[in-house]
Formats: sequence, structure tokens, C-alpha cells
Amino acid sequence: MWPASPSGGAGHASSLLEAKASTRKMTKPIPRIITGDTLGQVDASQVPRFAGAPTFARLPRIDEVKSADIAIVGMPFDAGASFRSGARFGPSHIREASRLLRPYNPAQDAYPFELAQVVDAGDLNLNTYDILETLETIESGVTELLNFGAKPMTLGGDHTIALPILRAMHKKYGPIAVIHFDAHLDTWDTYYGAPYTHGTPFRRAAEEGLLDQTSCLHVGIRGPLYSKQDLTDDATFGFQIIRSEDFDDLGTEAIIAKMLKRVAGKPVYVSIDVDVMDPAFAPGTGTPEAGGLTSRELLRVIRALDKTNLIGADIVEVSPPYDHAQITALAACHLAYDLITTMAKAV
Ligand SMILES: [Mn+2]
Repeated sequence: MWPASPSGGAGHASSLLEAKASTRKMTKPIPRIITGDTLGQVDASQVPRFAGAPTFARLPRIDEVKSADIAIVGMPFDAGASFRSGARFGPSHIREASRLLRPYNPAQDAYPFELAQVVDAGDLNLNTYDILETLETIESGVTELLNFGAKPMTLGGDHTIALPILRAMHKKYGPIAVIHFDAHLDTWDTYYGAPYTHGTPFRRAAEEGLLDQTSCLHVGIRGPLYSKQDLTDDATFGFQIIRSEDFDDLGTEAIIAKMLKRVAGKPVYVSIDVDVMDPAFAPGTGTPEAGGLTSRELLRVIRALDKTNLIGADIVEVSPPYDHAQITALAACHLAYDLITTMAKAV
């Protein structure tokens, strides 16, 4: 299921090169931060952060550990995108930016990679020409991670991938309280008759009974819709709406209180479309909308999730061809870091 490490496999070396490699010690063992049984990041006091394999936060690969509590997994797929594509390059782009993440998270007063065994499970091998096959591969891949004992922290990919992740989560947890951060509702029905796209995952999830419809939220909604009817339709799928403007009108504290009340006592899955942030903070995405959240507002809301039963998360729609100076990837990797910290504190 895990075809290759993020740094790539051995490739097609000639037999001569293989023979040399087998008789020559190429490198010393990689110095990692080890705490008890936990294998952590490559030690930045010994190896500069710009060197070495680009696993997420320079954490170990899943095949380097016997068990894991949290697994980062890439889903390089963007055939569900309705406008600008490119999110297939998101996972590797976020991993490259994540090299700067350090061991201690002061915002949550925690060392996430000591509290839990966090690993990089590499990328799922998805068929870019076959959405139905991709949905099946994602569902079985996430199921495999859950059976391994690891909560999934997914790097997308376009938002289509949230549906099969929720199918897998539902098999383990039952109906899920989804907190969906996005400029868009993503509860549209079809595009040109196609039911599985990045604009439809939460309508499909509701239809399939995957959601706890008393406990879901959209956060950050804004921008033009096809019709006012979109909001009427959306209201039938179990999502309470917190608009982007509410961050001005209500303030972050009141929004956090509303969110925590909505999901209290439920298994919570968080899905973050980076376009929930303003294009100033996340330009590298497929369908940007003006008037979004700052990365500071979003991080603050995310950090309050330690008061919930967080069972997994994804960050989707990072599209490197539209990114500049890693702005979007930096926001994405910091969001993942705080989500991982939140899950690690619960281990
Ligand atoms: Mn979306």
C-alpha cells in the first residue's frame, strides 16, 4: 500500500552501482531525537534542516517503526478540481516547507513528537485517470492506517479525497462530527453530471450517512454562489455555518465557543481547505476567494481543538503552481503541526 518513501525508492540502479552500494558504507546512521520508545525528527543540531530526506518535519518513515500513533499521509490527486488544478503536487510541496518545524510547540506547550510516535506514511498510489478507483484506494489506505493504530493527518490533494477518508473513519467511529474549514460549502450535487468532485464531498458524505448531522460545521464560508438555493440545499445536510465575516462580527473567542459546543462529546474530524484563508495567506490554491481568514485566526481556532475528541484531519487544495515563496505551504505545514500536537496530547 505504501509504494515508496517520500524521498523515493532505490530506482533503477545498474547492477554495477548496486554491487558498489552493497560493499560500501555510504553514510553514517541518521541522528534522530529519541525519547523513550519514540523515534523523532532528524536532530537539527547535527544535520541542517535543509539536508536529508523530505519526510514531513523530518520524521521517520512508517516502515522505520513498529507502531505509530499519528501518520502523515499524502494523497496526490487533483482530477476532481473544477477550476485551477495542481494540488497533485501539494503533498511534496508541504513536506518541503515542513523542514523548518521544530520539536517544541510553545502555543500548546507540548513536544508533539515526544508525546506520540508520529510518522510519515508516504503517498498513496492513486490513479489520476480513475476517480472511482482512487476513492477505493483512499478508503482502504486510511483503513490500513487506522488498523495500524495511527490517526491520519492527510496532505492533499483536492477536496474529493475527504469523502473516502470519511467512509473509512465512519467504519471505525460511526457518524462523524466534521468541522469543515473552507470558503466554499462543498455540498453541491454534480458537475456536468459527475457526482465525485472537489465541490461535492460533503453532500455525498451526508447522503451516505457518514456524518453526525447534529454536530457538523462549515467555517469560513464566503464568496459568490451559483444561486441562493445553494444555501437552502446546504441547510439540509447538517452543517452549521460560521461565515468568514463572523470573525469580525463575533470574534475568535465566541467562534471557538460555538464550535466546541457544536461538537462536544463527538468524534471530530477536521477538514481544512486552504482557501478558507485569504489569498494573501494562501495564494497557492485552485479557487481562491477574497475576504478570508488570516493564518493567525485559523491557527488560533485549530489550537482550541485539544478540547475535542479529534480523530483525524486533512489539509487540502494546496496547489504549488499558484504558490509564491512557499506562502501556502508554510501555512499548511504549521496547521498540520498544530493538529498533530493536538492529537499527540491525547495519546
Ligand atoms: Mn473545498
